[in-house]
Amino acid sequence: MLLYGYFRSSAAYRVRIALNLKGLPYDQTFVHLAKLEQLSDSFAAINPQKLLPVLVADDGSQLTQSLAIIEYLEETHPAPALLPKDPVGRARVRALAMAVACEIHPINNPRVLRYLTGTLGVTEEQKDAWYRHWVEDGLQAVEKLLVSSPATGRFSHGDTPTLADICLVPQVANGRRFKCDFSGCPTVMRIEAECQKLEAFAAASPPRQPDAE
Ligand SMILES: N[C@@H](CCC(=O)N[C@@H](CS)C(=O)NCC(=O)O)C(=O)O
Repeated sequence: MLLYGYFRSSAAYRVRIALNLKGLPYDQTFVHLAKLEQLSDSFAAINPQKLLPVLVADDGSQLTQSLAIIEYLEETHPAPALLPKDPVGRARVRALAMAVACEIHPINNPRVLRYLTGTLGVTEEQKDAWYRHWVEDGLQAVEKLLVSSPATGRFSHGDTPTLADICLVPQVANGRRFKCDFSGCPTVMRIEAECQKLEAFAAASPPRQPDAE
């Protein structure tokens, strides 16, 4: 398999973690987001959304959207499972994943931040305040979801890593870059630290990617 990624892309980071947890070998090709390579005609021909990641599957299919890619990996390589077996547990894990991937991440990704500063004339300080507000607000909501459920264990759901952790860890990493205040999220931070003890997570981290700067 071939992953189109970028060391700082948190959506690509999710897929790297999933591939590592499942022990699947993959090659990477890099699209430099800060240099706007994702806007090139050649990349737009691969993903018209001009977003990372893209996974080229073993049969040559080009898959987009990190959650869809991870569900594809789950269906084609079921072990180790990244979703629990019971429907309620699966719904909970997907909800936690979406709390990050659908509510926090989309309003903070580079194209939104570029629009704020470039088109709307927002200052760098205001842009950073926007970023921090939505990450802190979103992760505090995740914190409440985690604290209020007996299903939370060593990880977000039970004692093995799931899709929820796969989304959480890259979001925390991104938040650190923008100096977010995580003091309202002790459980999120505990789980993030627990995940980092696993090589599958650590090896997927931005500084360990070949294109890291
Ligand atoms: N929902 C998408 C989000 C993809 C996304 O926002 N990717 C970012 C990097 S994390 C990107 O490529 N941004 C390009 C840009 O903002 O110009 C997914 O989960 O794959």
